[in-house]
Amino acid sequence: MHVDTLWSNVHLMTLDGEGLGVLRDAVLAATDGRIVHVGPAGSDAHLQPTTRIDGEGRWVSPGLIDCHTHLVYAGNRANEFEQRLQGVSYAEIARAGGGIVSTVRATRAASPKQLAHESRPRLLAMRAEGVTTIEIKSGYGLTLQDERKQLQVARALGEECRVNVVPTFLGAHAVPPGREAQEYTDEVCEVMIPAIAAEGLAEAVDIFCENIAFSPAQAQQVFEAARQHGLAIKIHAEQLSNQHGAELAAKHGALSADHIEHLDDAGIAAMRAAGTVAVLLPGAYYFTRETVLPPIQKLRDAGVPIALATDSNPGTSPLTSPLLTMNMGATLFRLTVDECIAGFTREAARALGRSDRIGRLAAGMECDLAIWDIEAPADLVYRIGFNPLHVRIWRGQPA
Ligand code: DI6
Ligand code: FE
Repeated sequence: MHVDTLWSNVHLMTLDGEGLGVLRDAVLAATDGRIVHVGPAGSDAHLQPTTRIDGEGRWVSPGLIDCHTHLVYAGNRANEFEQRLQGVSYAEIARAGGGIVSTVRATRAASPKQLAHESRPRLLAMRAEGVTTIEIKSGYGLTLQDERKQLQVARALGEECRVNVVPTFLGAHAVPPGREAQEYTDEVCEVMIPAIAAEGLAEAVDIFCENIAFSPAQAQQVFEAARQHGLAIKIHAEQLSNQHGAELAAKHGALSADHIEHLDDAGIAAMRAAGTVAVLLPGAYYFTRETVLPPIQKLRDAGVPIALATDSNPGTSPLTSPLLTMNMGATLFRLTVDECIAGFTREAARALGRSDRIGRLAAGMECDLAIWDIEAPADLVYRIGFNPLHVRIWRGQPA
């Protein structure tokens, strides 16, 4: 059988099945951007590759998947960071017109070109660590026109930088200045979601359900609108307090509930029943100096799938490093090496509803790979501030 490319002399983290699915001394073949064969050395006798690549004993994982980011925005909030170091609280900063609203102002004022110019380096930083798929949320526009602009820039950057972008509509991120929460929620549901869905600008709808943002009743309204328009559901839940948002989202078939530091047993049970992925965001936990840990052992015991993501955003997680996020997942949340790597591959794909296409090395999957100069999988999680990526393969090609 003819194939485009055959990698030999590699160790694979296939992520196929439980754990890392390690296959030492392996081969992997791809044609037309898809994996067509994975097996032990010598299992490729029937394959005639156009290109043969000697992996020289390197490790290969699926390309990394960051399943929760707010990567496209203008401006930054280093000034607020400095204020917080001097003891000013996040809430005080928000009351003084800072916080999410200050990023909304900057994002609204930016042209698409400027927005792309400011966001591109963040995407390139992710790509340099082997990211092949990234979810990007809107949520700093808060008008149809400005939310659309964010989503269009996200899509264009993905094409330009050769990264799969999975767009999520987060119109219900904050109540825009001068508006009432309920009246704005009605606009999100009756005007914005229908338009965004009709224009094919998002695959999912997300909401910040919190005492400082939108209520569970408003979340329910948003979920119903999302469903009506064929969009998947995600939620920022239980980050600062327990609003039972994750439970509500799970009952609406949510793909994921994210943050969930304050999640309770009923929330865990609902997530387990629905197969909703727990997306953990140690960057935000670290940066805001949160002290309440997500209920990780209970999530494990219940068999709730666990993903990890950067939550890249200017306010609570100015982080563009999946590798550092894995290290934080291990040191702060006590996740295992296998959980950290699965959290940025197989489980992240699940949180995006793309398990059938990405996140594992198996025949039929898209050929998105990260090839690493490491001695063992643990090296990816263990080192801090070092990037051992040898090459990134996107749709079968070095990129
Ligand atoms: N939760 C968060 O931590 C971020 N958004 C959200 O819903 C905060 C975003 C920001 O401060 O800009
Ligand atoms: Fe977030």
